[in-house]
Amino acid sequence: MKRSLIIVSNRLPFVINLNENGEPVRKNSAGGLVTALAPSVVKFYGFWVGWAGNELTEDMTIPESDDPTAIAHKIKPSQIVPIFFSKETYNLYYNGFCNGSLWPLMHSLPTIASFKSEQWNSYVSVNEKFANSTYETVKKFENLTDKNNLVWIHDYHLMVMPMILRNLLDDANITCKIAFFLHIPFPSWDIFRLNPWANEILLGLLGCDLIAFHTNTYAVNFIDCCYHILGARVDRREMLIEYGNKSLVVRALPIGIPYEWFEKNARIAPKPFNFREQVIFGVDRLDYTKGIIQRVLGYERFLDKYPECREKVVFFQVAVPSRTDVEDYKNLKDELEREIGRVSGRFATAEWTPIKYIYNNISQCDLAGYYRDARIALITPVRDGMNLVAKEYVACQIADPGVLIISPFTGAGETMNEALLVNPLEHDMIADAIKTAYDMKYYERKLRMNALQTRERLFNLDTWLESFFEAIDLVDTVKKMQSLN
Ligand code: GDG
Repeated sequence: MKRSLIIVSNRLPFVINLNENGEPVRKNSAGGLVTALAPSVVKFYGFWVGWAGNELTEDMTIPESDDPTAIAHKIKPSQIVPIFFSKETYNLYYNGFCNGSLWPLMHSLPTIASFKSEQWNSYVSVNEKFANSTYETVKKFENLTDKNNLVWIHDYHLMVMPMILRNLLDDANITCKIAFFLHIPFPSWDIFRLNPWANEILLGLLGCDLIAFHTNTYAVNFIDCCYHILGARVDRREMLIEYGNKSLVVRALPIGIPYEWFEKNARIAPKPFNFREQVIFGVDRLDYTKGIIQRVLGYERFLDKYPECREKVVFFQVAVPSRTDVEDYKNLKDELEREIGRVSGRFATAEWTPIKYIYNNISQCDLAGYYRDARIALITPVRDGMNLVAKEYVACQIADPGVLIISPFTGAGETMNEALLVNPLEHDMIADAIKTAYDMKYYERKLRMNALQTRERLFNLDTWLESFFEAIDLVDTVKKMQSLN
């Protein structure tokens, strides 16, 4: 089907850096979002609206990609709509409201969240900027009354943008659907209402035709918020919300990974570990939601409780630098490194280091090798929208199968039933789960891993995209058939 498509996300699928001559060059972003969406932008010759980093200024033009291996390589400069903001706005909007208020609250950690009206005002003005640029881009569509025109907005940075855009489009009599995907959890209503601007955010999202979440729990939480906070009419069975003359279809569309791509990388990745101990592996952005400190303490308990396992395992943690300007993240890094040092010092011998820690990015190919050769993946978020790492680990188990240990407080934990589920808040439970995984016999590992792999291979990234486009194409029918009036 022919479609006119605009993807909108806080970041573009690359950042712009200046080379030694001061010219802008593209540096690829390798995140899951880019992998997921870039092929659709290429296929439909669509547009991508977003921020390209602080080095791009309004007098520069976006360059072509000079890296044919980059996922966004085929996206032409004319398809890119850059958004500019000052360093001050970036600080208030991104470090402030997005990552100081919304991120912790949406992860049900309200005591970490702080709210400041100056930051909220900046969030709204950035959302207005995105809405205006997207509106100008919609006007470039071939047919402004085609029912397949679509703007697809991503994530918590842009939650008030849909209604601003909806009003602009309605005033100009332009037909265009607006869809939204939230990559992080949507909390229960008694947490969400702590946000001083809960009403405004929900009203912003009501500008969409379709809103999708990773899990049914998040979708139901959102519906409950609209009911309790806004007093909207809701149908929980058909997942429909009506408010005034607006109606919105809600869906749970769990994201998948490019399974075969990871499997292929696992076949060619070099051997990463040259030590004989079994590897317990973790890789995360350095973020307090990922439960990395809890993981270190659980591992310490494991070494305490099962001394026979000392010198037979190594805990290998990769922490990818993230939001390094935000105070909570700086403190987290200090605390993590202190704990790693303490636990290492307690148990290390002349021949054995119990924890290996990398604070850096690693390449996609190396990562596939780490996944493949790790005997245990230890994934312990206190809250996580989905967690792609769990899925990627499973895809890379191409030889002797390892064991996945995962927190039930992740979207992935809701479906990956054959993993070992562990509450990361209790150290003994982590210790015992590691021991169970360590002792698990080949036939049980194989049985569990086969089941996990079958599911992830089937519900991969393509399935997610297909189910999204199917849901958006059915929106008009659902609204007509299920109207609550
Ligand atoms: C948000 C939600 C949701 C990590 N380190 C390196 C590296 N990675 C890649 C992984 C994976 C991705 O980054 C991380 O994805 P997660 O899902 O674990 O976490 P978030 O970044 O928090 O993502 C999350 C996701 O959106 C998708 O909707 O699942 O819940 O928080 O793909 O492979 N990649 C490379 N080097 C690294 O060092 N190349």
